[in-house]
Parts: sequence; structure tokens; C-alpha cells
Amino acid sequence: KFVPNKNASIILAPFSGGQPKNGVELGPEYIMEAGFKQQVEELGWNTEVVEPLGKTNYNDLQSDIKDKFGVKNAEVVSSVCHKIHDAVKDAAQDGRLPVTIGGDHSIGTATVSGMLEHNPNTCVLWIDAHADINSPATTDSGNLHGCPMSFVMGIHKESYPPCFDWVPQNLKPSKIAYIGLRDVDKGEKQILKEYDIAAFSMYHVDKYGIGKVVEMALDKINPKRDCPIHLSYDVDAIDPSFVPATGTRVQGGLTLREGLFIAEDVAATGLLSSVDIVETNPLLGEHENHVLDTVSAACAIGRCALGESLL
Ligand code: Z70
Ligand code: MN
Ligand code: MN
Ligand code: MN
Repeated sequence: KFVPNKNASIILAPFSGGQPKNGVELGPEYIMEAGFKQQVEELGWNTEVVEPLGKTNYNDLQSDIKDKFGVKNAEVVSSVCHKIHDAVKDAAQDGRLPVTIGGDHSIGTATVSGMLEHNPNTCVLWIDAHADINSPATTDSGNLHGCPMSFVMGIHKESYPPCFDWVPQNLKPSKIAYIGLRDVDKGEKQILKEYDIAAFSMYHVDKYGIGKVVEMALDKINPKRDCPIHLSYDVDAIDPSFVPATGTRVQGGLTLREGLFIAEDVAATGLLSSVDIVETNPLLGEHENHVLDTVSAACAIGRCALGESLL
């Protein structure tokens, strides 16, 4: 069984080019200002902070126009993802657990592919209101935060802009489970069905309860409980009454406790190998409290994944 080594790399990904709303690039700054690094250290982790994007601002180069592939900002998303991919892989190769703070979810392309290069047995638990499995061939919006899962699987690969050629496309459908889905596009539903991907929506959470759903998800992707788990956590999985400051609020989400339970139960497996916490947008709060609630939920997800609730 994987034994956590208690060394973590907090990888900052202040990037918004995977979607059109300003402010999601401020997520890392707010989460760090809230004391996330100290919180993680109080749990007994040694931490280092990594800034693979340096001081360069990749957020002014954005456009809301689709290219000939039907997606927006492909070049900048690809180059940002390549840097984050290298940082995640380097951290993991160094024996450190990558905790990547976004930024929008387009960086899932980087984190998942980085962890799969580190260990090809990695399975992915994707916590989100959305499936983020559009390809350039199916996307309506052209927003690349809706496409990371297809890129790392190679779905409709002939539709990809060539700048994504560096992305390994080796994630198998049997290694993916979703929890929290409630806003899935038609083309995405077809992909989930065609590839027989384990997808637990809010319907399943209500029907079985969150404890059973996490167990069923892990039974699908990690039946012997012997594979490292990459937890990719979009804060919009949690209901907007708890997590309002995010780009695509969808009613009827996880309670805050259900949301944290998922992270706690992954921690309890002892198999967590990496975690993403994405889509915190501090500019989308209508009140200061909206921002505080969202940022503290993001921090709590990270702490729970790193073992805060284990006695
Ligand atoms: C839609 C698309 C998405 C987050 C929106 C939405 C994707 N399926 N993801 N907000 N976090 O544009 O592809
Ligand atoms: Mn590389
Ligand atoms: Mn989402
Ligand atoms: Mn997402």
C-alpha cells in the first residue's frame, strides 16, 4: 500500500484561459493568503510552493474567438499546461505529493498527464458538476476547461489543435470515475456511454448516499485499492449555496459535508497521490462572504484530502 511521505508541493496555477470569465486566475493568491500552506504544515506535511508559470501573465493573451479547431486560446492553454505538467511530474518524481491550485480546470490536462507519466497505474477521481470531457469536435462553448478529460484519453484526437501533440493520451476509461455531475452536455453523455465511464451524478448521491457512492466509484477504478489516486476537485461540484464564487454555478450540488467527505474518504484509502483544487473565482462573489466561504471551502478540500479528519 502507498504510504504517504508527508512531503507536498503546492503548485500554483493562476490561469484563466480555459474559460471566458476573469478572476479565476486569482484563486491561488486568495487560497494562499487564507493560509493554506500553514494549514497543510499543521497537518504534519513539509511543503514547498512551486510557481511553474513564474511572473509571466498568461491571462492577457486571451480571446473569446474560436480557432479553426473550434476552441479558444489553444496555444496559451497548451503552453501553460506543459509547464504545469512538468512541475507536477517533477514533484511526484521527487517523492512529493503535488497539490495544484487553479485557476480553471483546463489544467487538468497537465496534472492528469503528469501523474500518469509518473505512474501509469494512476486512477482519476473527478469531482465536478461537469464532465469536462468534450473534445474540440463536440464542444459548443469552445472553452478548453470543458475538454481536459478527452485530451488525456485521446478521444477524437484528429480534432485536436497540433499544439496539444505533447500530451500523452494514455488514460484508460476504466480508470476514471466522476462524482457530482449535474450539467453534462449531450455529446459528453454519448462519450461517457460509449467508453463506459463510471459517472455518479447527484441522482446517485441522493439515491445511495455519498459514502456508498465513493465506495462504488473506487470499486470501479481501483477494485484492489492498490492504485494511486489523482483527485481532481472542481469546487463547483459543491452546491453554490456553500461555494458561490465560481464561474459556472449549478444548483442542486453536494452539501459542503458531502464534498469534504469525498476528500476525507480518499485520504482514508492512503492512496492519494495528487490533488487539484480548481475554479475558485474570487471576483464572482456578490458579497465578501461569498468569497470567504468559497476560499475556505477550497482550503478545507485540500486539508481533508491531506488527512485532516483522520484520527
Ligand atoms: C460545458 C462546456 C464547464 C466548468 C463549465 C461546461 C464546462 N460542458 N466546466 N464550468 N467548471 O463548456 O464544455
Ligand atoms: Mn515535457
Ligand atoms: Mn465544473
Ligand atoms: Mn471542471
